[in-house]
Amino acid sequence: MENFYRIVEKLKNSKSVAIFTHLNPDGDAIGSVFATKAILEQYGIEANIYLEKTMPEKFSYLNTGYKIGNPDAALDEDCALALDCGAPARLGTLAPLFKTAPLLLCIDHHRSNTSFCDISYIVPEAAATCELIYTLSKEFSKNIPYEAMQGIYTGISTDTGHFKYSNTSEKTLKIAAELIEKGLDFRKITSVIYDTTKLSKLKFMGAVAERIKIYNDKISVLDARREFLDEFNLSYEDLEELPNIVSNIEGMLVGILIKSGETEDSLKLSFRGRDLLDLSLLASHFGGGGHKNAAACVVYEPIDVIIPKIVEKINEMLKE
Ligand SMILES: [Mn+2]
Repeated sequence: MENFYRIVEKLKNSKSVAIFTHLNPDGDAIGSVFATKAILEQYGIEANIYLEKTMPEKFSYLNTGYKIGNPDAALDEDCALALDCGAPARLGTLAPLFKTAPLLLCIDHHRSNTSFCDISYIVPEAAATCELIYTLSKEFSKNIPYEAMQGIYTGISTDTGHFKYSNTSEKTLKIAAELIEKGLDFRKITSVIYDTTKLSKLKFMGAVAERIKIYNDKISVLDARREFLDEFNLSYEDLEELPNIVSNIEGMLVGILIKSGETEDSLKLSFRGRDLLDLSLLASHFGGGGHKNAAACVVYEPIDVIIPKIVEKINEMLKE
């Protein structure tokens, strides 16, 4: 907690703060930056959010203003605060801009956080960075701003699969309860993020069901290269749940999602599992890494060459 209080002190002593998060921001990233902005502004501190690109449309109810960062510029805020971001590379093209601040602060819950800032407060047990922002809010005011409540609820809800994943703790639920007690209309949030589907996405899901291939009755594979998404005018950001959809099919031990890589000749493979195999080992065999139930790698072979190799490796691992 020592670093937490050091960060609180540094923020309170700042006239202006630049707020950053990871590239391709998810609900926890967007939720934490807008919540923190509201908390600091209520306290009288100027807070500017810098994003790489336009924020995801589905979180537009949180938008209270942000800037598109210029990688070649320099910040004039007193300090820069990175939220939900585990490494400089995760800041994407804004890493050089972030580093121009005289003081670098970080609040995060990624176990892999590289402590790349002057002061970092990292709590791997926290289900979401937004849990830590809730604690932060109490240091600034008894009356948490409504915008901050919306951001925090969005972050803890999305990072826990709406309170389904094992990272959901007593504390997570207590924070949600306190926000509701303080008058948060959570249904306004959940109806947007969970119960609203683009028609194009629904049609895409129909095509996904037709396209999934099953190997050995236990491995499901979806080829979702960019051309397929383009047919439906969707981007990977619209489809965060796709890896789970592939792996959640009854009877499957591993789900494999194939995406286009950064270069023409590369593919990005995401693996999702259900506790039976250590998928970080599978991914590292193919040059990647990750966690037991969620891992990824980048490969440079065509699908019809690489997939049989992966299926064979999984079979080998299952025999061990
Ligand atoms: Mn997070």
